[in-house]
Amino acid sequence: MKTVAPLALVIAFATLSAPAMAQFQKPEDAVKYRKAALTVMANHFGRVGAMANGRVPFDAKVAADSAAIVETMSKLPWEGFVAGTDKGDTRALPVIWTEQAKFKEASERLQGETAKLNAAAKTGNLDAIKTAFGAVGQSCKACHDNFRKE
Ligand code: ASC
Repeated sequence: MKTVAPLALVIAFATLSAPAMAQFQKPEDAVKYRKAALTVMANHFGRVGAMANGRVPFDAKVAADSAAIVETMSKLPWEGFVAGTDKGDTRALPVIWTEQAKFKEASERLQGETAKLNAAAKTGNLDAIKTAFGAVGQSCKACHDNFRKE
């Protein structure tokens, strides 16, 4: 029964390392997932922005619906940043994986600001939305400046 111990180790290792790739069959799927989440977030952030900047008339319900989507989407991209997915159809920089704490901090800053945007949008106060919109935009930019190619 020499194989028992190694097999047990293999199973234990597979179990421990499973969460990182569990939701994605291939690295490209993780890249697609995070880009899709960021695309939906950017679209709805843009709808709020169009109202915050006066490009379209303010509609409190439309703004609140989009802000809620932005907050939800801001939670999603991060699990798609699976180790080794700085290759292929992506602008993700390797620093994401060499400075994971910094990347996590940046992702948490975004999530904090989108929660504030959602709270502001629920009040229906356009000035509060404008302020929160600016803060979310700053956190988008900070992450792009540090963790995204060009
Ligand atoms: C957007 C959008 C982003 C951010 C970023 C802010 O509307 O799609 O990625 O704002 O441009 O600097």
